Amino acid sequence: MASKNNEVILSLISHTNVGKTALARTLLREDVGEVADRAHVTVVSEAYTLLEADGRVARLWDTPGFGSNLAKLAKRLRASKNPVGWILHQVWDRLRDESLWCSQEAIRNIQADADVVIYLVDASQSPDTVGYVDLEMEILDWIGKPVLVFLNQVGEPDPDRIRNEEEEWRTHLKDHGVVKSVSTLDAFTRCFIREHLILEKAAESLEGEKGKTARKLTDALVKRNLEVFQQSVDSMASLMAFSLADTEALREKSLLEKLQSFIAFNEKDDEMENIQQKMYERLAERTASTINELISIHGLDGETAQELTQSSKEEFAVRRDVEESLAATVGGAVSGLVGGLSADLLSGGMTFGGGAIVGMVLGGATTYALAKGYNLTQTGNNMVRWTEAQFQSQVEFLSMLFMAVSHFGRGRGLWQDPENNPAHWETAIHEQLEIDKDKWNSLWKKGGASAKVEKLEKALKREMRELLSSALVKIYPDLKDVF
Ligand SMILES: Nc1nc2c(ncn2[C@@H]2O[C@H](COP(=O)(O)OP(=O)(O)O)[C@@H](O)[C@H]2O)c(=O)[nH]1
Ligand SMILES: [Mg+2]
Repeated sequence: MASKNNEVILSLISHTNVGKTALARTLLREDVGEVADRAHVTVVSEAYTLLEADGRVARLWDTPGFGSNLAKLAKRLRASKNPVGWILHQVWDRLRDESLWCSQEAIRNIQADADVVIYLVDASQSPDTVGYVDLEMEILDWIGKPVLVFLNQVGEPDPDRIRNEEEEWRTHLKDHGVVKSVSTLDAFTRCFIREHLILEKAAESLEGEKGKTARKLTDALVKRNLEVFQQSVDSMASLMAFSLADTEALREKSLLEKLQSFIAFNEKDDEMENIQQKMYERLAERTASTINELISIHGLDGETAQELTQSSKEEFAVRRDVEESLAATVGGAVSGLVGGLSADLLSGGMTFGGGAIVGMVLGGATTYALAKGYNLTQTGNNMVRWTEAQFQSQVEFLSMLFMAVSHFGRGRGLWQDPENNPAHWETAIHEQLEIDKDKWNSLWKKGGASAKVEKLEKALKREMRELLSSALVKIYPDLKDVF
């Protein structure tokens, strides 16, 4: 039965165990079916609503896929005048002939229901080494519906390697007229902002009203995903505005006290320890809740592990070392110029965190804070706030976190904090941060005790959106039409 013009029906097909159900979960943001590392976990085809918009609907069928025993029928099928009809008329026992029964079920689904076949391949194997692909492709040729090939199981997303693998598959499948495209949509590591590819490619391979429906649905999916993107940006900007405006008061100190504490910068300062503790706690709590918010915005389950909050503290600790060594250098220079300031310091011979060294030399409390590695700096009269270096590391941390969450597919299971992120993500973020470094610097300057938080948050949203969308377009050039 042909589907209606306001519907686009996608059937997920592959050799069994390649990851159809995992991809269905990722796309649907729901734990449908059963996923396990063995053949024929899914034995009946099932339809799910991928997207509904303006009276149009995209449906996704998860099918049992092709089984290994199909190969035994290769000769017979190739000799038959109507191989598909032949398969569909066989009576196989669901338990005894599970592999054939499942293949038949998948073929029936394509024949009866599909507008487009989404054929998944295991990218961890080269197409020339997987024996089952050719016969499965022949069957798809016989059925004749458009086939969109997507690489799954690509491992760590590496654009160059993936482009090569796609090319390899394209070459291998070039004689199959039904294959309309070869792209990548990995159940575990795809970026959600590219999920519309599945409908975009469908639109390109469908004609008339169906094609139009698929195009409208593509637009609707892009819109929905951009909303998720914006919510993520908003959530991160709110955390950033909070920490830019977060301050603690310092006890009034005499000039002498300030001087003493500066010179004795290796000694512990209870007041600063206390303040730092309070500010870390607030920041750690807000950071963890922001991460959990991002996880949930992306339709994932699970929470960040406590370690991450801890490790963001470690991350700050790394910065401390830098500050301490710098402080030591300056400290040495400073002993000779206590009341004054060396000209080459001011002229920018040494800069750290956009003028922090100048701040260090000028303000007793600030100096002390930095020298001890508190990551706090003076703001207004006797107040401290986070340093610019800390802000920079927060921007980087949140950007990398967003990259990790936006690539984490639900089919992979509960959220896990990333251990290693692909190096090209970091490169893309850093390149963009470098381009806009003046803007970030001026945002930091707007923080502190007198910060206008709402205005600051708005500006942070704008900048964060720019940063992440530019980085994503660098990584996936085809996204430039989306943002
Ligand atoms: N590394 C990796 N493993 C995957 C991916 N998709 C599925 N898997 C694993 O492959 C196995 C089979 O997945 P499943 O979705 O049940 O395959 P199906 O038989 O095609 O539905 C499971 O162990 C999944 O966790 C993927 O994109 N990457
Ligand atoms: Mg399955």
